[in-house]
Amino acid sequence: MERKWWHDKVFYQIYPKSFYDSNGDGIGDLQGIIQKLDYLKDLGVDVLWLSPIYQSPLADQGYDISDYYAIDPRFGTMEDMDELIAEAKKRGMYLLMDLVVNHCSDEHPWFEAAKKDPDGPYGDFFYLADKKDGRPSNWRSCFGGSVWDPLPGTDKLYLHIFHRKQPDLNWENPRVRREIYKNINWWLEKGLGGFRIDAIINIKKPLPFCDYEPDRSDGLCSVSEMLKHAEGIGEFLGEMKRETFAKYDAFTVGEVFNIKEDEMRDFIGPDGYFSSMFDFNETIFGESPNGWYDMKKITGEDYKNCCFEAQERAEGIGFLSNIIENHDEPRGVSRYLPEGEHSPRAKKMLGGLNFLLKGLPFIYQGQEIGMENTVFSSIDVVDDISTLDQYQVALDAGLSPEEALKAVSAYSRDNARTPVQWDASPQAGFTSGTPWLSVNSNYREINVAAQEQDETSVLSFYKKLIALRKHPDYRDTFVYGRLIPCHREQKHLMAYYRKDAQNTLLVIGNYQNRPQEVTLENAPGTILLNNCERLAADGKTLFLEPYQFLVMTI
Ligand code: TEU
Ligand code: CA
Repeated sequence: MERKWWHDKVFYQIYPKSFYDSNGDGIGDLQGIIQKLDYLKDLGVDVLWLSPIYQSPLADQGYDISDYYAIDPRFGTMEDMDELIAEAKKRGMYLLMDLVVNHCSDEHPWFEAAKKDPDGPYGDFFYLADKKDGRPSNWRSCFGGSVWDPLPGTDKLYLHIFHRKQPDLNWENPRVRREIYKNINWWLEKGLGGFRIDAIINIKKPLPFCDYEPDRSDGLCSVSEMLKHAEGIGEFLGEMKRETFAKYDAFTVGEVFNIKEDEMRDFIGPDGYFSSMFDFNETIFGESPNGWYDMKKITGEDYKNCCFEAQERAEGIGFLSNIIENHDEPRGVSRYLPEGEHSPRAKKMLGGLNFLLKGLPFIYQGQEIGMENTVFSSIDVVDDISTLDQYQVALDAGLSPEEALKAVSAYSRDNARTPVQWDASPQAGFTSGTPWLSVNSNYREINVAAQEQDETSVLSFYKKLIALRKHPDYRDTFVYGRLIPCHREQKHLMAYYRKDAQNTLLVIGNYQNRPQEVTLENAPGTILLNNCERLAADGKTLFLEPYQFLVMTI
């Protein structure tokens, strides 16, 4: 396999609005990120992915861009951005921007021009239809309601897969594609390492538009239905790669849901459209067409099986990007560990099991200190548009307001968006002002400053984990070695080998709050990492403590 510069890197996602506020306006910003670069370097991360910081009305927190060439003043200036790129480079780190090109903002000049003259050239930048013919399809927007809405001041409708303030760009139009490629290259010229690519699977629509079988009483169907019928996305993605990323040897990771059975190689194989794509197999587990209130809770066994299934699918093809959380998901420790069992030891086990899977390890801000889901006192304190929609869906299905709040709280995107807990001072040291979203009330117990002083903290564990993954003796095994699941039938145990010609490493976690015995195939060699003080063993038999996690040679 041809080696790439990004194969052995450790990735970290920053959600700028909630990372660190440098000027007291309650909103995290670029100068805030610059101030924390040494913290990130010390943690051991190499590549930073920034959620969107472009000019935006922030209807969907920046995933609605009104100028692809400008920084939103709330985050800073283009000078700040150039400074951030330079400061990262000084430390040997790379920056990824978020590429949001399935849609733009309804405040983008292209959309303004389309409203003024829907039959002119900019009308063709979007998907428009004549109002008099009715809605061309019965698809439900990801944030609720029809994907079709009236184009203000005209006799047309326009399409939006996401919020009505996020009109879809018409990728069938070569002019649109040229504009997008021009922008990507402009950013790459600035010295970016690459991009995380938002919602990219949605750019190809099956045309002409048509209805599919409704899946709820609103008569609409999920967008995932139209994706099953869409053919030919590869032409767009291949062209984009040739015209942009390939010329710069840029790294790209796609936010790709719903690919078809046999498409993995096209997406992330050696000549794939992207360098990598996220493994969302755990994230989508238990999803229901009815909405969040009807999701099935994931257990440790399910988690294990989801990880291993994804690994099998990618084996011999390419590099998945592994996560336990991101800005669209609840906190991984709250989701993948049973309620009431969120001890630092259990958090380390979950982090360790995910981090050493084959693929690219991603950490989401705050994960390294074990940040947890927040508590919403009422629906009024929720900011996330997706949660607000899902709350309404739950009410419509007959849940009481209390039940609906409880149901959507578990999956709310705001869980991951509360400010990073830097220290025990007011507002968790995130801002000297009033944060745009309340800090989690547990910040006095869970914060960076306290954990930096504590050798046994979750943060210290993540540092050791990263250092282990980069250790010259083991790095190649973790990066290129095979992943072989073992003891798979043993319940509440997740274990796998990472194996190459040099090493066989065993990664093992007792995924429960009780002790467990396991008899290995070979006696343990050197213990490389342990989230407990000791290891009780007798020959090949290990007596694991609750949530004990180990990495060892074997
Ligand atoms: O997410 C897109 C995405 O496909 C899902 O997370 C989506 O919410 C789900 O499929 C709904 O059915 C990306 C961004 O990560 C997210 O923050 C944005 O809100 C969204 O795109 C729109 O840009
Ligand atoms: Ca600020």
